[in-house]
This record gives sequence, C-alpha cells and structure tokens, in this order.
Amino acid sequence: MKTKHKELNNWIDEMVKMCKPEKVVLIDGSLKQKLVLEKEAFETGELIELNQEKLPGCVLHRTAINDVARTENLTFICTSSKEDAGPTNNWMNPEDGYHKAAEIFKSSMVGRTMYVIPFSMGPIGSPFSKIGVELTDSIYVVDNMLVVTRVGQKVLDFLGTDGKFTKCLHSKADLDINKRLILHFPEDNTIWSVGSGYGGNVLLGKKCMALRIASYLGRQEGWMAEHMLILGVEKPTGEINYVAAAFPSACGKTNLAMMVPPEGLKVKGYKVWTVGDDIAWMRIKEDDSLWAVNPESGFFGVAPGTNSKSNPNAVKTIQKDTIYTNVLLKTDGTVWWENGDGPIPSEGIDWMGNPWKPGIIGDDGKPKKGANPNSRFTAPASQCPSISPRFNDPEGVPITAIIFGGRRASVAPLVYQSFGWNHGVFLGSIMASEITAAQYGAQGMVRRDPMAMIPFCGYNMADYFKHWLEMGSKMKNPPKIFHVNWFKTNKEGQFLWPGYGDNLRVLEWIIDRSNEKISAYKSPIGYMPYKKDLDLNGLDINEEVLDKLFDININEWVKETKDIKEFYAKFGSKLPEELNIELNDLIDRLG
Ligand code: OXD
Ligand code: MN
Repeated sequence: MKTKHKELNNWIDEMVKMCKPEKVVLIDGSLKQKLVLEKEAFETGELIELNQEKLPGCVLHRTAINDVARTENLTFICTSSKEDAGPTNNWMNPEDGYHKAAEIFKSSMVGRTMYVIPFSMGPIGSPFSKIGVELTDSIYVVDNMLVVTRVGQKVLDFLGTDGKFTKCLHSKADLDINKRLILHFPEDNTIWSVGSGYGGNVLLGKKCMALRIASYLGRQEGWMAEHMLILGVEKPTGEINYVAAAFPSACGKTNLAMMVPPEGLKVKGYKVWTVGDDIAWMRIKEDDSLWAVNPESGFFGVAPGTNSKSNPNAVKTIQKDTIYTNVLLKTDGTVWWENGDGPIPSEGIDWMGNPWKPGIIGDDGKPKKGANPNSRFTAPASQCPSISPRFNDPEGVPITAIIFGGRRASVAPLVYQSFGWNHGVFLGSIMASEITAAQYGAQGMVRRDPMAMIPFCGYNMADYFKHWLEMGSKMKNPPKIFHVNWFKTNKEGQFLWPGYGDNLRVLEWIIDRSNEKISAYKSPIGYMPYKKDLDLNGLDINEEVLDKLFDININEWVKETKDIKEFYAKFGSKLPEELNIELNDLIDRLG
C-alpha cells in the first residue's frame, strides 16, 4: 500500500516492521468497503449484527470486561521536560515511552490486518481543520472513526505529497490491562495507544488528538481546543446566538447540546441547533471575535439515561447506522440500557455477554446491570434532528458566550456572569464537580476540573491558563463568560432546578446579557440575574426555591476560596499572576 505522501509511506513502513501485520489495507471511506469489513467482523464476533428491520445499519460490540472506560492512570504526556506536562498530567520521558510501548507493539499484529485510516478533524480544507492518520488492527475502531471523523481518499488528496498530519498508532495487542499505554508525544505530533479497545483510548482522533495534541498545537499556533459542546439558539427573527459550554463528565453535555425548548418557551418560537456535544476548536477571526467548529462528525454518547424524555433528539439520532458498545442485547436483536426507553426486558444478554434477567444478583450483592454504566452509542451527527445547518461550515460559527459548569449540591448558584474575560478564566480555572453517591469516592467531595480539561490538557495547565488569558487580550469582542449549576439541591437532596429543556430559560438570560439587552446586579462572585429577567412561563417553581437557587452563602464561599488556594498551590510560581489577583479580589469582595 503506497500513498503519494513520502513521509506517510515511510512511517507506515516503520510501523509495519514493528507490528508485523499480515496485510495493510487503506480505508477509503466508501460504504462498500465498510460493509465488507463489517461482514468480516460479524464472522469473527468482533461485531454483532443487530435486527436490521428495527435498527438498520446498526451493530453491537462488547469490549473486554476490564476495558470499559478511559484509563487516565495509563495515559501519559511524553515531553522532553516533565514541567511541560505539568502537575495534573502523568508524564513519561519520550524515549522511555517509545521504548516501553514498542515492547508491546512488537509483533502485536501478526496474523492481523493493519488498517490505515486517513482522517480530518473538522471539515476537510477548513482553516480550523487538522489531518491525522490512524493505523489500527481493529475493525471496531475503523467503524467508529468512519462515524466520528471524516475519513478516506479525499483526506489523502487534501494531504497531498507533503501535508502535516498527526501520526496515530493503535493496536489492541492482548487487551491486557498490564500492557496498556495511551501515550502522547506532542513534540512529535504522535500518539501511541496499545492494549485497549475502549473508544476514548482508541478513537485517536477524539480525546487524544482533538483535545490533548490539539490543545498543545493550539497554544503554539494561537487557537484553542476545548472540551466543550456548541449549540445555537435561534430566535423567531432568525437571529442565532451560539454558545460553547464546558462540563465535566456526567453533567449532561450531550443532553444540553440536543435540548428541546420547554412548552412554556415554545410560544416564543425558539429553535435550538446542535453543532457539537463534546469538543470545540476555536479561533479569533478578522472580526476580532471567537469562532468555533466541532472537529468531530459524530457523537460517542453515553447510553444509560438516554431516553425520549431526557434527550428525544439523541433517541431519534440512534435509530440507524449506529454502533452500540456494551449495551444489553434483547432477544429480538435490538438493544436496551438502564434508564432508556421501553419496558425492562424480561431477558437478554448483558454487556459482558452473559444471559441476563432483571434482578439477578452480581458478585457484589447488587442487581446486575444489563448495560455497562459507560456503555455508548456512536452515531453520525447528520442523523440528529437538531443538527445545525452550519455544522459543516468551514468558517465555523461565532461564539456569543462561553459557559462553565459543574455538579454542586450547594455553593454555586444556578447562573452568574463573570465581571470580564480574566474573571471568566478564573471561573473556568476553579470549576469543580462533586462526587455523588453513585460514584466512587467520598460523597460530597469536590474535584477541581478546570475547564473540564483535567484529563485532556496536553501540556502544563498553568501555561494553559496563561494561553486563555492571552487569547482574551487579543480579542476586541470576546465572548462573555458565565458559570451555571443545574445540580443545586435542597436539604432532602432533591434538585431545585428541573434541568433538561428548561435550561433554555438560563441560556436565554445568558444570551440577553451577552448582547447587553438586560441589566444584572453585582454580587461578590459575579453578576447575578434579576428574577424578573428569567422567563419562567409554564414552569411550576415557587419564590422560595428560586431564592435558594440564587442564594450565595458567604461562609461556603470563604471555604471555597481556601480550597482554591490549595489547588492553585499545585502550579507553584507558574500560575499566572492574573488568577491570584482574581482570587484575592474575590476574597476581598466576600469580606
Ligand atoms: C468523556 C467522553 O469521557 O466524552 O469526556 O467520552
Ligand atoms: Mn467528553
């Protein structure tokens, strides 16, 4: 297999020598080739064909039992200097990284095929976009990359004879957790992932390239790669405001990106457009404002909890041409997951491939789940009913507001606005989410996750904060920055805010504030809404609850500032002074 690109050919030859596949196949992006590969995977059991009448084009895959989530402890940033990876990343020296991983890659593809996947993150040819080439021995990876990225000959044509690309090498090897490494070499624009078959570890265009490597490139080249959804809110006048929002995992990013306006707001004729649910690449354009594209072309969403109420658009998106991973297989060849649609099936095959019935008890004494809590659907963005008409626009969309959020039972009010860009960067840098009873860790414990990028920033996070501050200083019309918390609870632990579609009420306030249509009052933590400016039409919520949603408890905030100080100390003298100033100003305002 030869392309017109000499460097690409040489690299493939080198990797072939190490991995020793039986053959090398170029993925051309055609449906014909995809169907041939899927047929092969049905024969080996790598994929299971689902009921083609009810779920046309859909397949199921089960990963190894010890391989169901991103393995952050086995994920490394390999830079010459440890300081460049910073205190929040695992670090390995590049030489050690290549050496250790090569030991596992060596002969890992004997008897297997190496697939060569040329892909573009972002519309091919857009000034935002970047090319990558992934080599893999997994048809499941090929199938997923065909959905979440733009793949094929047209990418190679664009790459030409000497275009730049990210070198992405993946092998399942033995799927042995003790021989699993996810390594990033930002100085070489290279990713090596071995020993895993789980999406976040192996769809190398996504978290590895579009966030870790891209954040590094973004800093060098003056743009931003962020863990953010992008959505557009259209008014009946046709005016559309786009917002980008960062939330840590399990805070409903996909649901927010695909939200449906609540009944009470429908009378205003709003439409919500989905641009992306996970990643935003943002650049400053000639108009001195920030524009964004979603570099992906599909969704890799969490299945459990997705149903016609929580996310009707996602449910419609995944009715065809969808890859399901680690969900329950029903007897009729369709799929199910906890908190999904339809009645609980009376039997099925669980995500581990074992017979399942509701209520059967696992080794831990608890009822066994049919679907893994991190089971997924991979579906083309084009199938989403709310997909933005500008989804493929090579110029991207202009960003009116940036939103940071976390899961906090108390402390953070429903919404507030930063006093300016630097204060907004401060709000991003102190983002935090609480561990709930449903997760590992002490309940109520707060985990800091600046800009939701802790697992994804490809360099020293102190430099990342500096990059954010610098980007703001370069813009005449920067987006306004906000913080939201959909998860405030009462004493009984019940949510105070209904969330889902009703979050549009908060977005409406955010957009009106960004366009300077309404005023707000100044609190110690930021600008807060006057209650009259939140449209609560059709929402049954009383004054007392509203007051609680906007309550700022000074004692809690003083405690919060102590925790932030401790977190900031991790970065030592590298922490930008601007953030210390913001923290001290907050302490002063709290009195
Ligand atoms: C994540 C994801 O882990 O999007 O953030 O899969
Ligand atoms: Mn994500």
